[in-house]
Amino acid sequence: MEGLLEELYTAILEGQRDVAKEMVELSLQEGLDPADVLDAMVKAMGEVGRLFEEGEYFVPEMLIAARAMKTGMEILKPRLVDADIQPVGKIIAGTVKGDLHDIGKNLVCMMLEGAGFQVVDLGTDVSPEAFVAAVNEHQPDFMAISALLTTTMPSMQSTIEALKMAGLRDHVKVLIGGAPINNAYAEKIGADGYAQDASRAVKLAKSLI
Ligand code: B1M
Repeated sequence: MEGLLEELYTAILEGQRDVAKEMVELSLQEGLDPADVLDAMVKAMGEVGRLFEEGEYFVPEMLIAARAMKTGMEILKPRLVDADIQPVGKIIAGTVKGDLHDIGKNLVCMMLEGAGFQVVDLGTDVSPEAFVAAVNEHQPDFMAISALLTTTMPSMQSTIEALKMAGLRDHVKVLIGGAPINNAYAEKIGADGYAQDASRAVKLAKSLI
């Protein structure tokens, strides 16, 4: 990587939103391939994930990097559509019914987008029925479900049950996460995977695609 793309990579790594925006604009003006521009941004977010796992970055650094990525993506997205570059996979995401915590879920969405996934964010307080309707509508590869309260954890199981009832359980992989969740709980309710943080959620989704 060199020149503008290297500057774009560094801007995202350092969470410099305005510089990232400018570098995407300049790269496209200079006629660089949108796929290469995306690649530079995805690599930067990959490095952000690595630094987070190594304990060199914390949530705030990851958030500002993800925001810089998002700003760049807003400019790049129409060009990717023009170039017909397909996403790595499609994910619907949401925080379960009764639960309004969305900071972690938003971070997971941003990191997944950063890794090239198309994300449909259903927001917070998402009922099992709404998850099922979204699977029918969007035909995703994955569902990423978040819960932060011990009292709302059971809604993850209800969501999986609702998928079964709708005959959709085999159509979508269910990934779960959130502070009170762990692997044992994922196994207990029959989810396809658990990720303890946003970086590992990306790795998990990539490993299952
Ligand atoms: Co709430 N809250 N809160 N809260 N809140 C907690 C969760 C709590 C642990 C605080 C405490 O008491 N120590 C506690 C839960 C206790 C329990 O259930 N055992 C609690 C409570 C009790 C409540 C209320 C009930 C308080 C009240 O009203 N009496 C209430 C509930 C409202 C509701 O949801 N119905 C409530 C309200 C709120 C605020 C609205 C004030 C605010 C939320 C704002 C928002 O999200 N927009 C809030 C906050 C901010 C917190 C704490 C302080 C921080 C949560 C957070 O954003 N963490 C939290 C205490 C804490 O966690 N230390 C707390 C940062 C975020 C980046 O981490 O969300 O864990 P996290 O996400 C991580 C991973 O978990 C993972 O990746 C993320 C990024 O690395 N992950 C996934 C998350 N989702 C994933 C999905 C995946 C994969 C990974 O899918 C594949």
